[in-house]
Amino acid sequence: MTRTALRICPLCEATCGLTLTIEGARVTGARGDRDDVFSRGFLCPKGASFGALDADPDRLRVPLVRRGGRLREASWEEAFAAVADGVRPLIERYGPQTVGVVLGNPNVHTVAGALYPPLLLGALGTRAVFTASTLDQMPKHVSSGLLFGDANAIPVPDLDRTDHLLVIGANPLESNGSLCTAPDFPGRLKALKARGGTLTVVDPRRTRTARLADRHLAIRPGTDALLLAAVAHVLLAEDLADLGPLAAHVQGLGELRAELAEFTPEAVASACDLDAALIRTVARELAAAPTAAVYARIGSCTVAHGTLASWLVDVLNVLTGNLDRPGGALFPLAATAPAPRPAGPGHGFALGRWRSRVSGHPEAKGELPLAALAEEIDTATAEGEPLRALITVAANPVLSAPDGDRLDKALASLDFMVSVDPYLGETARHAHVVLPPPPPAQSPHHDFALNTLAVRNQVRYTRPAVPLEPGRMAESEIMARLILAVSGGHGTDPATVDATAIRQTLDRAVRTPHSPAHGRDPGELAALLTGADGPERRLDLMLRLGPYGDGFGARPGGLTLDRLLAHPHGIDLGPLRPRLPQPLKTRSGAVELLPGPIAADLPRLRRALADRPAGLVLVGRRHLRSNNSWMHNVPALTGGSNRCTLHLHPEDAARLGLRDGAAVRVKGDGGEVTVPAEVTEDIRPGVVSLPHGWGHDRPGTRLGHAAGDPGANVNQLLDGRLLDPLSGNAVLNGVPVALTPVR
Ligand SMILES: Nc1nc2c(c(=O)[nH]1)N[C@H]1C(S)=C(S)[C@@H](COP(=O)(O)OP(=O)(O)OC[C@H]3O[C@@H](n4cnc5c(=O)[nH]c(N)nc54)[C@H](O)[C@@H]3O)O[C@H]1N2
Ligand SMILES: Nc1nc2c(c(=O)[nH]1)N[C@H]1C(S)=C(S)[C@@H](COP(=O)(O)OP(=O)(O)OC[C@H]3O[C@@H](n4cnc5c(=O)[nH]c(N)nc54)[C@H](O)[C@@H]3O)O[C@H]1N2
Ligand code: SF4
Ligand SMILES: [Mo]
Repeated sequence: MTRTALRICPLCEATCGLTLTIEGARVTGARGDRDDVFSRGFLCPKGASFGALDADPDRLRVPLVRRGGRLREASWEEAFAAVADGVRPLIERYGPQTVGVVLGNPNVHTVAGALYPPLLLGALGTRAVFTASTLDQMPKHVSSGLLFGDANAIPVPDLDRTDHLLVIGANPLESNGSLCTAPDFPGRLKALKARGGTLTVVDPRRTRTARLADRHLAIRPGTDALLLAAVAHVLLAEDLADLGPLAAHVQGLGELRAELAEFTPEAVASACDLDAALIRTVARELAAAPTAAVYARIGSCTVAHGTLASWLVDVLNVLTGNLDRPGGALFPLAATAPAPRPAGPGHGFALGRWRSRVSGHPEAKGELPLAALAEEIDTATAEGEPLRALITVAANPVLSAPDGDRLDKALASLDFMVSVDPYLGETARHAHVVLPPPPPAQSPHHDFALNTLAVRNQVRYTRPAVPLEPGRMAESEIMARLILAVSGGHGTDPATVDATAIRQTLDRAVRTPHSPAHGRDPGELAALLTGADGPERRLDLMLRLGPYGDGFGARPGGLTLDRLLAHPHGIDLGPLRPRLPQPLKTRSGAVELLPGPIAADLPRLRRALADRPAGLVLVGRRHLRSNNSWMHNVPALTGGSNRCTLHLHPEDAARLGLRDGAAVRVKGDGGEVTVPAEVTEDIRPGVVSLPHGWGHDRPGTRLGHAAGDPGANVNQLLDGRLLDPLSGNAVLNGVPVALTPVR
């Protein structure tokens, strides 16, 4: 029998609503849900391949436990017993700081990834926490923390209403957007142009997004902070800055002016390899637009001045009066966000509260740089024990982080490792226990994280489209049992994990004056929660306590899980609205335009004015039919232009005697790879590009299709020492490489 079911797509940040066709327990088709309140029927080739991805025969069905050196299929009971036996003695002997946790990108795309990792970290009490954020957007968290006092207060461009969009180091036509959740990002850019708006793109490659732009600046990689500083300089020097009503909530403008004095367009032009007059034009256009938004992503974050560039993005939004106004960049308000506290000074944002053991990297947002994971395992110091055990959840740092070969060896030396992962990939192959979550069709979906970054406030929830196969365990239950196993509670009912989390949230809420639950009885409120299981009750709790919630009766008609379930295509909560000063949690209660750590990092940027790369530099790229390291195993999503080739400009190719298709050896500080050259005009001279997530040729993995066309791991070119110092983010773009033709 054929039926359909709704399912929000978990494959990228756009969160499109899908209508799945299901035969028996198998997904045989996927199309865009035209009634979805947010995505209105859009889907991309990845969403269309949902069924193939879901049914990938290489997905693990049962847990694996290492016995006698080999991973063997085991029961869930055996697997969790092995986790408890493996981790508990190490904690007791060496302490909790010797157990590391790595959280990867798919955690922002699952219910379990939102609800359980904080509890896991709490249960372990470890500071050895590493996430994909330090390969990605940590600079943006740090700049938001410093500017607004809240690392998660990230303004998003008001795509649907802006008159002018300045895009830096992002290629949403391939990536579908990031830190800006917008189903059909390409369509929204086309609509911007159709209503007479302008699009400027800054990217060393002529991407599909750049081709759509009115203006494309092919900047030299790694120099965006200089460009943005010069744009800010022009706004201030030419009296184009106009904060409007924002001025009441901003401090530090005078100091900023002084700090940016040196960064004239003429001073940065040659480092950026852009014309000074063009930089002035960009600034004047930004100021002249009725509304404008500056939006920057990977190319601005994964560079040596990532935090400064991220900070300057919002400085420009402030100086043009576009922060927090319709058409500018606004703070979304998600349905599961805590009830907004009254405006006023907060605790501010602290950096470097502790440091990594080996290199002394400062923590940011409670995390240490993932680029430093290998040394935390393989290097002994007087300061303390190296990591003995590791828990990875939805992470593949062997391919995603710098110097995978070193990390590979380090992982092999661990006393114990657990991976929660559906595949036996390059990282999970080292685990002693692999706990496989079910495929997405068998999992529920709600975008806890991405709704805080969405261009429109809305809320959607989809229950599993097909029931769990026999022998499967929901990822939420896997995580709850994992938490119990590492904290001495193996064998306890996993429902207690959710019940405890609910009780803790309610205990806090009833004591919080601005909470709708203030003064009520937590036990009574807990009994009112609905939902088929623990995670659903937790969702109900967050919705009811949240900004649109029913407040357990305090706001009749407000959101509850029941109400959401009655709206299977979601509930629209309206366009983004101005919210300042409420989101600010700085100590001053204002936007702090020139925070101390930023000012202290500006001399480094001043020195960069003189930098010129001696040779070629490398940047990355993404392909629409791919996603990081784990989607190369689906035949429908591979082949064609989705290949691991080195893009280089014809001038560079001619100089090096490289022909299209020829093998080329690429060498960086961390190692070398050999890949086919692809000669293209779509990249500026002096820059070459390799995609990441490839290198599927390690033994012991179970990724049959991917291994047939493994590609090479670009991150082997890095040695892990290049970091943005404020955020600990790895420098993945703008790194020097040398090429040699392979004869
Ligand atoms: N050179 C270079 N390197 C980069 C980047 C770059 O641009 N250039 N980009 C960086 C960025 S932005 C990111 S976010 C990181 C990503 O880095 P990671 O998060 O380490 O890598 P992913 O490839 O996203 O895959 C994570 C793992 O999650 C597993 N997985 C998939 N679905 C699920 C699920 O539902 N549950 C669980 N538990 N696991 C699941 C996959 O099998 C895979 O093993 O890579 C970074 N690395
Ligand atoms: N299809 C697909 N979609 C994805 C992913 C995927 O792997 N594939 N990954 C998801 C993830 S985890 C993320 S974080 C997002 C990322 O989303 P995006 O940031 O949009 O991703 P990219 O396509 O890598 O775009 C980065 C662009 O920055 C450019 N660039 C590199 N260095 C510099 C520089 O120094 N300056 C400037 N101005 N530009 C530079 C690159 O040429 C590239 O075009 O995409 C998400 N969506
Ligand atoms: S754009 Fe992203 S969310 Fe939408 S269908 Fe494609 S992969 Fe899924
Ligand atoms: Mo990412």
